[in-house]
Parts: sequence; C-alpha cells; structure tokens
Amino acid sequence: IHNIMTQYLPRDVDSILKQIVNHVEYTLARTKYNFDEQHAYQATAYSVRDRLIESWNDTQQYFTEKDVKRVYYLSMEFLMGRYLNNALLNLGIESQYQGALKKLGFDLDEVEHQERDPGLGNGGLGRLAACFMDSLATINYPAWGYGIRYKYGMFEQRISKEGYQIEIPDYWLTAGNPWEIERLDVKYPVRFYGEIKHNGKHYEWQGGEVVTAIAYDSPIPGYDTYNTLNLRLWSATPASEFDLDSFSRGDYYSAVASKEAAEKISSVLYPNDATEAGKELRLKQQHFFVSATLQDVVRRFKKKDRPLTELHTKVAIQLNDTHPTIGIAELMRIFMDHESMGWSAAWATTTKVFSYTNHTVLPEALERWSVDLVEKLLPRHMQIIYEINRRHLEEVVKKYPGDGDKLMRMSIIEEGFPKMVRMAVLAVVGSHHVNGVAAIHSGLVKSRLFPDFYKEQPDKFLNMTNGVTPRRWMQSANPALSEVISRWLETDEWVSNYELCRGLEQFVDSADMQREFREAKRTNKKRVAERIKKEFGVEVSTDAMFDIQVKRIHEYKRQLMNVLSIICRYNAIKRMTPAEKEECVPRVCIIGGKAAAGYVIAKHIIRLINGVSKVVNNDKDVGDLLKVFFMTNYNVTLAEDIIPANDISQHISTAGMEASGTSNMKFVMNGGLIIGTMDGANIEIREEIGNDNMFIFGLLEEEIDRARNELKYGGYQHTDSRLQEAMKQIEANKYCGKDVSEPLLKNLQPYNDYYLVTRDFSSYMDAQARVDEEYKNQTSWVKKTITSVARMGKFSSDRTIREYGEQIWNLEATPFVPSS
Ligand code: 26M
Repeated sequence: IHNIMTQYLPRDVDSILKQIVNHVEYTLARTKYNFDEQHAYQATAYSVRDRLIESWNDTQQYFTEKDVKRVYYLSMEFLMGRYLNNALLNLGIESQYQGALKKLGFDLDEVEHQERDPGLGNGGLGRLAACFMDSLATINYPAWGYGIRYKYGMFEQRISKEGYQIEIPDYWLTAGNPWEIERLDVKYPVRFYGEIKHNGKHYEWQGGEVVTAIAYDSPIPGYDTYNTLNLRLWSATPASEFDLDSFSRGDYYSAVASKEAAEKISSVLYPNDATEAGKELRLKQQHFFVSATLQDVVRRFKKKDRPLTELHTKVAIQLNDTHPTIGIAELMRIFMDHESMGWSAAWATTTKVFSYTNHTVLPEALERWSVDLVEKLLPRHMQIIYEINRRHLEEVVKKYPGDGDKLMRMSIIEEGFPKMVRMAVLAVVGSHHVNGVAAIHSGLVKSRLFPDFYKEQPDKFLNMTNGVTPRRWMQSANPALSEVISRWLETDEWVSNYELCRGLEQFVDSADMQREFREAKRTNKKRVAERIKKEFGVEVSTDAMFDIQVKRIHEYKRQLMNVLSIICRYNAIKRMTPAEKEECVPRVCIIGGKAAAGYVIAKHIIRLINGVSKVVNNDKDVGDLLKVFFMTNYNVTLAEDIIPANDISQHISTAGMEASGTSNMKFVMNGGLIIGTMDGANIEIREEIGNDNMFIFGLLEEEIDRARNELKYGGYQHTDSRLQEAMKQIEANKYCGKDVSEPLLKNLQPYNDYYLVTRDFSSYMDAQARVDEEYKNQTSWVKKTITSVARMGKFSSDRTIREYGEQIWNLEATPFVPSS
C-alpha cells in the first residue's frame, strides 16, 4: 500500500503515540496515565487534525498563489458522517494509528466509535454534498464547501414501546468538535428587515436587524493527495454593536433578549426532506449563510486588484437545490449597491457565476416564498427579484407577444393569493447551467418542470448523474470486501480509480474469488446479526437473505409496499407444509429511516412496520424463515454498518419520483443486488451491470399518469388476493390500532392511491419470487454480485465531479506537491 501523504508525515508508531499523549496532557489537560476511550478519541482526533492543518494551509496558499478558478459548493446540508476513520484512510496512516493506540491500550475501532456522527443534513442531498467534498479534494479541484453550522443536527429517532417514532434533539457538540477551527476573525454582518433608501447614487439597505456570521472551518482531506480543502460553516452570533435604543430606554433585558435571538438562526436543521415548510426562520437561514458566503467570496476575489465583472473567471458557485438561490439577488445587490456596478454588467456577471442543481420534481418540494415575507425580511432583494423578472418577461413578451399563459408559466412571481416567489424559476433564470441528478430525472426537469425554459435555451440543461465516494462507502465501511478486491486486482488504486474494478470480471468463474466474496459478505452479516441480537434480543441466521430498505420514510419511496409484501410473505409461511418450509428461503427484512416530525402518514408507516415486526418475530410457526426489524435512528454511521451486509436492497419508488437515489449505488458496490423500479439511477445501474443482475418490476414513468387516472376514475382495481388478505388483517387491527390502520388503508383505496402501491403490487410480488428463486443458487448469486461490483465505475462521485468540473465549472485540477 502506498500513499503519497506518508512521504510527508512522520509515520512511525512512536512519534504518533507521542503526539496523542501530548494532546491528552496539553489539549485535554488530563494526566497521561488516566484517560478513557473518549479522551483517547479526542486526543487522536487532535493529532490527526494537526497533520491536516499544514496541508490545508499549504493547499489554500497554493491556490491563491496560482490564482486558480475555484468552485464554491453552497449547501444548506452537509451530511459528513464521522471524520476520524475517513481522515486516517485518506492520509494512509490507519495502521500506524492502530499501532500507537494499541500501545496505549486502546482499540482503534472502538476509539473511532466514540465520535458523534455530525448529522447536518436530512438525507440524499446532504450526503451527496459530503461525497462531493471527498471527490473534489481527491481530484485536486480548487473548491470550498459553504453551509451552516447547526447546533442541532438531524433529530435522533427513538421508538416508543408502542412502536411510534419519537424525536430527540441532536445536540451534537456536547463533547466539542475537534474537526473544526473557530475563526473569530472571519466574520460578516448579515442584515434582515429594515428599509431601502436611495442616496442619489444607489440604493441603500438600512435599519432592521443585523447578526454576525462567524466562520467554522473543517479540513477535507483527499485520498492519496496532499491537497486538503475547506468546509466553511457559518454560525450566527449577535452583532457587536450595542442596541443603543433599548439601552437609552433603560431596557437592559430586552436589549439582551434581542441579542439572544440572533443565535436562533443557526440553531436547528429543518428536518424536512422534500416537503416545503415555508417558515420565516428557514428563509432567514438561507439568506444568513448565503450572504456571509458571498461577502467572503467577493473579499477573496478582491484581494487581487481587478474588476468584479471578471468574477466568473475565478469563481463558480453551485447551488445545491434552490435553498441558496437568494444568492442570485444578493450578488446583484452587492454588485450594484456596494460596488457601484450598473444592472447590465452586474447581471451579465451574476449569470456567469451561478449554476443550479435540481434534486426533485415533487411539486410539494418546490420552494416558494410569499412576496410579503420576502418583502418584509429582504426588502432590497424583493426589489431586485421584481426587476430581474421584469426584464426576463420583457424578453418573453418580445418573442411571444400576446401569449399570456406563457408569461404566467415563465414568471418568477406566481400570481395568486398570496403572490409567491418561485425560487426554482429564479434559479433557472439566474444560472448558466441547470442540472438534474440522473438521466431520467434530467429528462423530467426539461419536460415537466421547465419546458418553456428548455425550449429557449436547450443547452442550459444538463444531466449530472449522482455518484458516491468509494473511500467511505467501500474502503472504510467494508474492509473485508475491499481487501478481497485489492488482492485480486493486485492494487488498491481502485479506491481512487473505480474503473479498475472491471478487472474483477475476468475472475468471476473462479471458485476462490466466489468463496472470498461470500466470506466477506458473511463477516459483514455476522456483525449486523450481533447488532440485532443486542438491540432486539433476536437470533438471526447469516444464511438468511438480508433484505434492506433504508431511506427517509416517504410515501413515494413506498415503504408501505414493502411492509405489505412482508405481511404476504408471513401469511404464505403460515400456510406452508413442512416440506414447503424446507424449500423456503429464509429472510431477514430490515427497514430503517426517519419520518419528518410533522409527516403523519410517514409516522403511521413506521408504527405499522413495528407492529408487523412484533407479530412476525414472536410467531413460533415462522422460526428462521422470516424476521422483521425496524432499525432506529438511521444515519451515516448506521448506513456504514449495515449496507455491507446486504444481499438485496429495495429501491422501489413510484417511477419518475425518485430523482436519483444514491444508496442504491452503495448497496451494489458492497456486493448486493437490487430489487427496484425503473426510476432514478436504478435505470443507469441496470444499463451498466445488466438486466440479469437486477430485479426490476413495476410501471414505467411514461405509464404512470394513465395508470393513476385509471385508478382514480375506476378503470382499475387490483385483484391480488394476497394483498386483499394483508389489507383485511390491517383493517382487523392485527398489527396496529385503528388510529394507524384507518388512514393507511384509506390511502390504498383506488381513488386515493397516488403512489400506485396497489397497482404495482403484483409485479412487485413476482419480482420478490424471482429473488427467492435466484438466491437458492448461491453460486450464480455471488457471480451476479461480482459482476455488479466490477461494473459500477460510473457511480463513483469522482466521475460525477469530473463532469461538473469540465462541463459546468470549467476547473483545472491543481495538485500541490510539497518540496521537502
Ligand atoms: C425543504 C424545505 C424546508 C426544509 C427542508 C427542505 C428540504 C430539505 C432537503 C427539501 C429537500 C431536501 O432534500 C431533497 C433530497 O434529498 N433529494 C434527494 O437528492 C438526492 C441527491 O441528489 C437524490 O439522490 C434523491 O433521489 C432525492 O430525493
């Protein structure tokens, strides 16, 4: 194993040990003879951080010296997961740290488990941002991530003894965060409310409330490179000026209280995933981090003396969904009101800087803010948005005189009561490129979301199929399989060049390789079986098929269809003769995921799963043939534990509704097969690995509208007797009370079944039967998994990021090579 970084780091176990002990003594102020695992973690983290700080500073200085173009990835969410193991692997010093900690009486693995999982994101969108940071660093692109340092991340999920979800606040900073550096000197004022004045030359935004954004920086190491990027998260604090008004009124307490309010802005991550909440505080969060970021970016650009009209030659800004879209108006405001640029020059530059990634076509997820709210909170931005819209519509009118409908459709403002600002339209108008996140989704972005815009500027719209980092999702999460891959390929370079895994295919018929793949799988299943034993007190067999569906709970993801099919499987087992039971493939069904706190139906689905779990797991007739578990608190750390144990995973959204999915990629890379619909990246995975290596079922996207109408207007009613039986049992409250069963069943009535659960059900059951049949032939099964692992190269986020770099950002890879 070679790693470029080891040349530059003291790599002997003893000097590492010394550094750790030093931090125990001088950073943690503990005696070196008495510290526990948590202190060992803290000290280890600080010693790794020390190594990163040097490369981090060198990298940033190098980028500045070379005056390279940088990309700024703006995201409300960065779902980073734990840092320690990732840093050790990227730096290539894991074994040395293992040795040093061993000498101190600790096990690296256990020390790593002391780290809190920073959950500063909801799901796919936040995790994508994290994978992108890893790839940006690894490819040596000059890049920064910008976001919010929430005090409370994604809530911790617990399950009550009755089976309901409970949300616990996630104060993840209790034991401090060794991976961040507080930069009290990097701070910017951010204004809200107030009025607009014209001073004869330009507009000025005055009054209102001002908060200060403070920077917290975390180093992002790349794999096998010295380059280290920066993730800058902003925290809100009271502005330093005194509230003289309150003071002069002698109102000390309200002066202090108004300062307290500032910190609220960065206090909590909104735990919604794909449903727009429309809360004022959320818009405040957006403007807060975007304004601080743009001030920071412009300041950096202005260090060299040159006109701001050239900003786009050194700066690309990627909007991760519409959440940071207010930045388009904010940059215009900075250009015009602070930098005295005219409208045309300001707009020309702005639209060369921004690009926008759309992550969903669900109408309920598209961000819209009421004009009243934007006017109140960000009065100058509202003026600017109106002017952007006026000029934009002027062009439309010129081209399509008299076409009022077109005007309505293309307007940034939705006319209605109340009037709304459509953030997605603002993002499209203000960006040079707009991309979807998988081929089918990018097609829908053009045909469904923005057809009028696509017609005018077809080249503006691109596809950038998502990817995931093989460092975290294979090398780190699955050392057993990674070791097998490296041995057969005689290199570990596949970790940063996934295409090399193609080389595995030539050995697919080797009984040795097949055995090693199966042994790795068993290792991973054993670990999960132990976890199940500990958490549920239930013994499961590693011979059983491990069937996993983990993702946010949402109707379109159809966890309900999964649990319905589990009920059918249970009923079938109950009817089996002993001889039939002999033939039956045992399954362990694992479901996990959080429901947004206010998403009632999603919470009911969790309750039903827990009810089914209880009935099935306690039924003596069933034995090993079926076990069902709802794994609580699904997060990045839990994903790293269970994904490597999958035999099969479920990605069964209604066609056209899952923009991409990214866990589907992780599951296959870890040696499992997929049961899924023709949706999101499933389609491209099938293209890469072959139809024979997947279990595809269900209606196609182009069939959905018609099928929905048939259901709704009585042209179709399912006749699946298994489904009827399952629904009858639910109705009889066999698994849960009627508070849960009634609303769930109501949603399955033909006229209500928007997600087509009953329509796709038979096809789904057929696919499940094929899964059972194929699993009986373990040799052909493992061959399918080997072939799939070999062919997943497209889904490395390194490929994705290269495409963004070449087609959208226009970046050069800029590796820093230290001289010593
Ligand atoms: C909106 C309003 C208020 C609070 C939160 C939100 C919000 C937060 C996250 C809305 C959407 C959010 O994420 C959407 C998301 O995660 N989309 C997923 O993006 C992945 C990466 O591209 C895709 O793989 C998934 O298919 C897509 O669902």
